Amino acid sequence: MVKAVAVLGSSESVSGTVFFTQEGNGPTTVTGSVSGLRPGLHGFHVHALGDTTNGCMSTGPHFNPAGKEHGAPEDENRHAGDLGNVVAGDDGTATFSIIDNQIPLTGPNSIVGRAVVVHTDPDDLGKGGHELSKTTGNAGGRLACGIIGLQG
Ligand SMILES: [Cu+2]
Ligand SMILES: [Zn+2]
Repeated sequence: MVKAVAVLGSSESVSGTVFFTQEGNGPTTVTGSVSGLRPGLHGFHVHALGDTTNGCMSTGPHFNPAGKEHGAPEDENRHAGDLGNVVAGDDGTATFSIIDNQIPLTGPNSIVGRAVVVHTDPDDLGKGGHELSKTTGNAGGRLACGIIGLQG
């Protein structure tokens, strides 16, 4: 079992912790919670770089080792980092459990050392018809992010 964790922070009052586990070559399970959000949907992605020298802006684009278009987690044509949306309740907290096959914790496409980002707006999953739909899902600003690091 390989485990990783990302502690999310931002200049806003958004915070949270995201845990990743993977057994062998099986899917990766992503669990956690993020608080301080506006109620509703927020785009949730693995971005390519674990660089927060300029806050969440320097984490690069969505992790996309296969050179595909932005999409929904269940789509064939999607970025590996496309985890869809998390949903915040009326208390502003989103709690989630996601199982995904494209974000391994080992090997050439490992997400360790990259970043997880929570966005201001809903991810349209590539289907919104906006000029940004096929690259970012038009999910708006980067509210909070954290670097994915190995956990013991
Ligand atoms: Cu993103
Ligand atoms: Zn994407």
